[in-house]
Amino acid sequence: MTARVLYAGAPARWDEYRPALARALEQAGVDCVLGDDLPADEVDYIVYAPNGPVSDFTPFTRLKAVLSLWAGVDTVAGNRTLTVPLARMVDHGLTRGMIEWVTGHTLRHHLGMDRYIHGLGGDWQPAYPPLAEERGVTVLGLGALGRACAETLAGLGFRVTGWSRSAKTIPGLTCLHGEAGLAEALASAEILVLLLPNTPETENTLNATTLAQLPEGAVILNPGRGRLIDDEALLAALDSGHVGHATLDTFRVEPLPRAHRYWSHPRVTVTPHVAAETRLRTSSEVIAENVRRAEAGEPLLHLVDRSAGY
Ligand code: NDP
Ligand code: OXD
Repeated sequence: MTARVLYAGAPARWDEYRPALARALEQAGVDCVLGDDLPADEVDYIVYAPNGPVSDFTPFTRLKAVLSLWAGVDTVAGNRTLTVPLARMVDHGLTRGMIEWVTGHTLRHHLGMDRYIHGLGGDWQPAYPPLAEERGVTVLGLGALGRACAETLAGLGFRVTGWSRSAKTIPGLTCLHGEAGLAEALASAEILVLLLPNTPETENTLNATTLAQLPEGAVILNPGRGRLIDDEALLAALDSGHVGHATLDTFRVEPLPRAHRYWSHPRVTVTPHVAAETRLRTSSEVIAENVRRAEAGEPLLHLVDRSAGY
């Protein structure tokens, strides 16, 4: 049988994805027709991204699966018109990119680099950072990305605590879980990394109460999703200095509106959702492998639990 695969990612990237997906599907041995404008009632698989053209799956009457190019599936997991399996992206390039972003921004704050980058103005004032082994870093979310970042930071010597929904044992990390574990995870977070998905349960994980549980002067890195943070509560904590700095990559509204206080706040660094990018070649291989599996009647990789939302 010939599988019909619709590319419904960002239209501007079709010219790059067409050859990459075609090559990966061919290498996976999948007999298929690939296009960005196939008739809806002929489509077997949708390669999906939230910045693509599809939001109503009703016309896709013979659809077998939706394969997301994004790791975060918050824009599609709750879509009631979607009644077939949804797989998300777990991609080598995405994971390596996130490790590099998180490690770079952690080291920036750990080493106090801003002081020297802004310049000492001729004032020879040494300030020695603690060793990584004296620094507590907490990672909220121990999935594909959170775990990889936590393990890398632990490998650099940081005292890393991870927090997730279910209980875990990961060598080199202190693992906590569930509502009961959050306060303890925050208490040791001199640097806090948010790598939770956006779900109804994780919205406002950082609010006035939980921000108050962080150590004085804690630094927050949020490459997860904007909705994980109550923005007004964070701004109040930044104003008071209880939170020393927030490096934010994701926001409730993207692009971040020009008038938003985050742009001008002296304790905030804004990066425009660049922490990690799905990479063309490796992600195409993940998509092709899932089409192959579906056609062979094998279980899909990286299936989303629609009831949990991630
Ligand atoms: P995963 O689904 O692999 O992992 C999610 C983690 O969050 C799991 O450890 C899960 O726990 C935990 N979690 C979920 N709900 C809760 C909860 N209610 N309480 C405590 N822990 C919870 O996701 P990834 O690691 O692949 O990605 C994480 C997020 O990163 C994505 O959802 C996306 O929003 C964001 N992202 C951002 C990018 C960027 O460029 N800024 C790029 C890519 C992703 P458990 O292990 O028990 O299930
Ligand atoms: C993703 C993202 O979820 O880029 O893949 O945020």
